[in-house]
Amino acid sequence: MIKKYTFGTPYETDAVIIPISTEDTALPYFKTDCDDKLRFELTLQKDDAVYGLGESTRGINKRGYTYNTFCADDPNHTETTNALYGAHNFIIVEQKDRIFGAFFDCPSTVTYDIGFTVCHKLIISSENTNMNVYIVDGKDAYEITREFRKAIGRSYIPPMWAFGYTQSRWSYATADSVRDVVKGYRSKNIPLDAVYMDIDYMERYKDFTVDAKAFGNLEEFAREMKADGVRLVPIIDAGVKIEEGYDVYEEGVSKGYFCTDKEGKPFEACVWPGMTHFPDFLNPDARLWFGEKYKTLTDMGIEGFWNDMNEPAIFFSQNSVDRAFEKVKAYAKESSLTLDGFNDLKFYLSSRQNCEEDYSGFYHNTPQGRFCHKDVHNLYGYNMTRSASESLEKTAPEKRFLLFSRASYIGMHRYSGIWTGDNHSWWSHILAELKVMPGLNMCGFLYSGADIGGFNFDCSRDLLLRWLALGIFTPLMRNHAACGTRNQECYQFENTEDFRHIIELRYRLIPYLYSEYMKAALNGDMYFKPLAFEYPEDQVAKHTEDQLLIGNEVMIAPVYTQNAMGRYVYLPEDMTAVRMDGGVITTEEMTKGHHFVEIAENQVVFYIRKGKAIPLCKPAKNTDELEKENLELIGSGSEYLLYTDDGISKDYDNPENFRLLRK
Ligand code: MIG
Repeated sequence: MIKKYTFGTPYETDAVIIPISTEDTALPYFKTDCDDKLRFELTLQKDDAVYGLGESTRGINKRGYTYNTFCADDPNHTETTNALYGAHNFIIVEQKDRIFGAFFDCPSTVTYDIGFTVCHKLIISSENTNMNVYIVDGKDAYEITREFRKAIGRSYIPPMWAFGYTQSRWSYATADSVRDVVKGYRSKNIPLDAVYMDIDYMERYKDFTVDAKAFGNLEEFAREMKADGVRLVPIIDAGVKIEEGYDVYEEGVSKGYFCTDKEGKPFEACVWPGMTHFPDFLNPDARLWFGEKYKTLTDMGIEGFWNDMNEPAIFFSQNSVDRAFEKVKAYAKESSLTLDGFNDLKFYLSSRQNCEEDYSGFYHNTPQGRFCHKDVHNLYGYNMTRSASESLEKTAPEKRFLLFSRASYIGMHRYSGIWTGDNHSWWSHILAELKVMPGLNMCGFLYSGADIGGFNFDCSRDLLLRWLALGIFTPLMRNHAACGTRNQECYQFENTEDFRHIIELRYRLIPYLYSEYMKAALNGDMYFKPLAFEYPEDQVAKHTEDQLLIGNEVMIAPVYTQNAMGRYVYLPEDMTAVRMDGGVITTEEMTKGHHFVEIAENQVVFYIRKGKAIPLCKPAKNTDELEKENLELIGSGSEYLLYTDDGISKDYDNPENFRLLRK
């Protein structure tokens, strides 16, 4: 049951797609205040939990900290980071004798103070006093999630090949460097489905151009790669380079499709291409126009894209530079700098990137009126990706494309997946990835994954192995690293067979992972589930935040510390432990309770729930070559409901896609 409560005259975000009329009663559960701010307050008891908030830091239970939903280009993902790239305003509040969900549908910042300022108070507040709030009731967290997901629409479904292992780096700047990567993997017999092209494939970072010197004829190159079983996935950035003669720039200006400044001129700011304009993705005509540009690349055989810098990220504008210079000049007039002056200057100069002044300095022309960017900020990346998706759908209505975005808002989950942005090669970021996944699933984002091995800083061999052992379970499985960091492709390290065995296990699991993904997408269920949701009566399970359930059958408990010989694992019921060692799979029955499980860094251990079974296939060099017949069932159960289809067309609801496998 979902009910809508309206405050002021909210901006229609298109997050909710089923018609729901506004209740004329007061918002239940919360004490509501509305003066200069909207404020919703709820008293929490000691054991109450708050789940959700999609892409956010810290725990699965969000209690004890404060979060902002503000799409932020911030590469520092630490415990004290309040906002990441996605703005996902859905929570589930679990109290002693009730549980409910709440969606605060607001395109600008909402703050969730979850027992931080006052331990027993949940305080949700927003400077924007125009907002739809949806309250979702249901008997448990799963039912509430399902009900919410029904209202926001079916999650994006990628092509089957997007479940393969993929490699990225900022940047493989030439066709030859991509060839080397493919050769590196193929020569070591490590499966590989795609290689990503980062910003350097473009001509001076101009969207929808290809640097012909570095890549020659992209169409031919894409064909060559595909013949070797590898797809190319180029990046698209939000900002459009200002350059005479560049068609995207010229069309955008002449048609008035860019965001404008106060005076109505196209807003200018610096990103990778230098000075750029930002397509006004909140204008449906501009969305259509930009989306159609993806055809330039799909015409060359490209079947997937990643949309970046779409918070949007802004390095600086002329305005912010002028103000910085003024400040410097003012200080320079004084004969010496005081410590306070030094700190003021240092802070000011180092906080120009993605600054509030820039976000307040441009406007959108939307069907709902002209809006200052800061009031609709969180819808920008969402609508960039919607623009791509809607046009890909028109170009090839029967075909699925790979598409994922960095910035997002609930609603975008219908169009694409997300990756979790610029993490670090840190052990703690393995655990951070594990913890963020269930919240993303609650908000509809099923196709997701972090940069395996970590984006910033150098990755060690053992970190990559341990990270892959989690990554084999994430729908998006991509190894990605920043420029200037150590080479992070699996074949760059010693004993590549260790990497091969782990990645082959991913491929062996694809029939299962894909089936569970599709069931979750079709039914509005979660693919990654916290133990707390599955075993709500079990106090230990409820507080276990470093293990997850995958679909209906599997539990994972990956290692996320260095030099560990294994880890403590809690089994909430009897399970079958599945161990991959040297490419060989063995099983062992284990009893409910606590165990120390030894797991060497080249092994993977996961668990199959009591009375359940999962299918395994044989590994192959890529997903196209996976043999999807003759699956082997392992686990203590005797049957498994498999979902299969051709992996590329869209006949999702055909009942023939389901097949009961028996031992
Ligand atoms: O400012 O395109 O998150 O994955 O490699 C950095 C270069 C811009 C940020 C993305 C990252 C990508 C990088 N981009």
